[in-house]
Amino acid sequence: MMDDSPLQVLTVPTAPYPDQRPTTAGGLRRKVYVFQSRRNYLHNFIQSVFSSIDLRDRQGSTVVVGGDGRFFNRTAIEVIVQMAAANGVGRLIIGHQGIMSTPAVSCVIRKHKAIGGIILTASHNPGGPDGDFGIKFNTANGGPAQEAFTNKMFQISRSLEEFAICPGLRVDLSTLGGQQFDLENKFKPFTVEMVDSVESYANLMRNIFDFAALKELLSGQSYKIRLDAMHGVLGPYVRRIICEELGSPANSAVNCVPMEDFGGLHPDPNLIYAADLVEAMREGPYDFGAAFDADGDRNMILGKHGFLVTPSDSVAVIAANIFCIPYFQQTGVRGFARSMPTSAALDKVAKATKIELYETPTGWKFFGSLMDAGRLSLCGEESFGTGGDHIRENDGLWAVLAWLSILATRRQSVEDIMKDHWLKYGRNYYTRYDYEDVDLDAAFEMMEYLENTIVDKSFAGQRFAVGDKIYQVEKADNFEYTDPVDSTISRNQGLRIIFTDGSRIIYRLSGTGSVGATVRIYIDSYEKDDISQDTQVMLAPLATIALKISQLHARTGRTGPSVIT
Ligand code: VG1
Ligand code: CO
Repeated sequence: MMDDSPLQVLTVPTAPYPDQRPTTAGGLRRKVYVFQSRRNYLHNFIQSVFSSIDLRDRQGSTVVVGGDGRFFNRTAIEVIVQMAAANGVGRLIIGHQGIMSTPAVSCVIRKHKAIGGIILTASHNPGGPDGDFGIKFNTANGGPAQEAFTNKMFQISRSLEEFAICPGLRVDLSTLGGQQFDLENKFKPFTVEMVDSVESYANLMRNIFDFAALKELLSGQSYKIRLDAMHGVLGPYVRRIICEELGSPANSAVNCVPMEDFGGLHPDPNLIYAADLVEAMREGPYDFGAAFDADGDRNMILGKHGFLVTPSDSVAVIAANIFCIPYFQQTGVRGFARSMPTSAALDKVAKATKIELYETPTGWKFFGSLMDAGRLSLCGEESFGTGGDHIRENDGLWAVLAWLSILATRRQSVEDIMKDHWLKYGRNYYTRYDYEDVDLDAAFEMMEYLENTIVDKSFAGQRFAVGDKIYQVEKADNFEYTDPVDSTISRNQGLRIIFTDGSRIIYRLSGTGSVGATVRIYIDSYEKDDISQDTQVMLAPLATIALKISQLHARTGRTGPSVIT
């Protein structure tokens, strides 16, 4: 227990690291051993976060801390608590056992008017001693820090000379409630509140959806669902909301115990890494299935027999059925948005409903700015992220509740809802190729070569033929975005080739990997009437063209993608 003398605040000298540039999602992702073996690597990053917040805003402020429970989560939280106290933060709100999903952190930041939140996660990347660890900072609106902020963090991290810490401060992560600490030279005690991670979030969901209607769907014997939390953070949320509150039987939720290594699983909800769920859906009696990533912001939606709803289609279907969700009946629909590489399925719904459509760069932070300005209600990314303006993050369980609301209203199967949608709007066939762990220099050189090739004047108008398919280039560029709210310009957001029929090939380097480079190729092709083909067969000609133009295989020494989604 604490003795009565105030805790000491120390300033500790440190040496800066050159490589703490935040990622697409506003954080730092590295192999666990990097955090363990490099002296003060974590401390430096956390100090850069706090130093980027104006001292007047920081003094006495509230900060939220959560994480997906992966290996190193606890160690990191102990350091963060000690450093928050030493940096003038007045109160920390921490999820019980240090665990809280990314959407819940966003919700709690907003609810308690915190100046921000620190989330300990590497999202969908594997965990455990040999896996990845990550830290990201969300600002007062509840969303990932904007570029101006992360640039400041990076600047500070490169010249950091010292950090502040309260080494004697020990917090108990297992006991709910408040804990107070007296610090030397501080007038007010420093407070830590250990909160139930699920409660605030569950409350928010109750106000968005019609829980009575959902309960009727889920508590009956006839409708069967299977939700897979992949041993990430969402298990307790699924159990509490879907099983206890909405009455779905306990066995409809699997892998619901958060684990430090996710039980050896790769907590990424797609057909490859959620193979168990896909298998169970194919053979089992389930009408609806979903999986989530480690920190609970991503979702994959499946129908009976494993019918996949692609994330790009998912957001379009929710948009087309948006008034099945009571929240939107109240707020109205202000706008739709998708990231640039996401398929244009949402655009068709926006056009038909005459609702504004925004095309943003990859990463959730760009949606937040539009939501804060009251211009955006619903958005999504092809990378299994879907969400509304109730928070400033993508929200896996919200997406599931949105789909269940549509299913409860329409009483059709997932597959029939999807097919009706394609009949009405046409279909955007869509695929993504990921080349992981590519040599860094080779990847950058390939992108440079590609950019030089496609921005050349002679490129527009060129025709590419594969079999009997001919595609003509309409335009090609390096995507640039001007934020319609504050006019901030974001350049270099992906190379796009757009063909005359509207088909698109997009190339991007990932900003969330932890080793080497990940090259992503996205292919999107629209068919008005031909809606029942196999995606990979349909897109094979464009894939061939994508590889030919980029010379990707020759330039990286690879023979095929690591993952196709
Ligand atoms: C990826 C996805 C992007 C997503 C980001 C964070 O980024 O492509 O759509 O916003 O991950 O998702 P990148 O730069 O690797 O392509 V999450 O679930 O890590 O918060
Ligand atoms: Co995530």
